[in-house]
Amino acid sequence: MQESDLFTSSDAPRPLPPGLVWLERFALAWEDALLEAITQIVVAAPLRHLRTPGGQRMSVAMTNCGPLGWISDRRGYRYSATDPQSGKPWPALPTPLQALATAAAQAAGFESFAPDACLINAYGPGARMSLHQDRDEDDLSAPIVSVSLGLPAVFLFGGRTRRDRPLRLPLTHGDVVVWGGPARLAFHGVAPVADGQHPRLGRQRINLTLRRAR
Ligand code: MD6
Ligand code: FE
Repeated sequence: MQESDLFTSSDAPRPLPPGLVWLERFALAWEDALLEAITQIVVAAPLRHLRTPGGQRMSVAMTNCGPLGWISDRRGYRYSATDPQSGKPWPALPTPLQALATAAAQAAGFESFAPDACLINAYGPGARMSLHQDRDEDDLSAPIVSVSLGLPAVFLFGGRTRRDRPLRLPLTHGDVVVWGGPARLAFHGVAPVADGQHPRLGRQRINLTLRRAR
């Protein structure tokens, strides 16, 4: 058998596009601190299913920590310094989470990344995120650092238009994805999460998305 028979052309591994860096298991060094921090954050600012501007309930439950939090409602997508559910500021960005974000950005070639917003996404079995661009931030020169915990999920990473066929990255517990520069406005999403049991997080996937919003 020829090596070329191992893959059909559509399944062949494709290199990552410029500006996208996948750091497998990078977050495991911070695992206990991250799980402890998430537990505390969701007590102060519970996970909730937001509505899209079109009125649809999102399948992913969300909360935030840090000076700014990303929210969505009938009025649109935006960053807010307060949790609309409580009227209080979001919980502080835990130091280990900040350290992880800066270290991951640096490992990906982005110096001095200082996030001011951390979105926490919780996916139960079947939850998904449709293709979108992250464009609610003022400074698009800063990268985004995305930490995956718990159940595995297929991260979809497309191009600058919705029609570009996305790459499929199977992210697992502890993986960190950093993107910026030429990839900053790429369309991306998450395929429906398959049911399973994770030893630390049970039947869920948690994603932390750290950004410089302002
Ligand atoms: C998720 N993440 O992985 C959804 N956006 O749960 C995102 O939408 C995302 O991971 C921008 C940068 C990194 C991300
Ligand atoms: Fe996104």
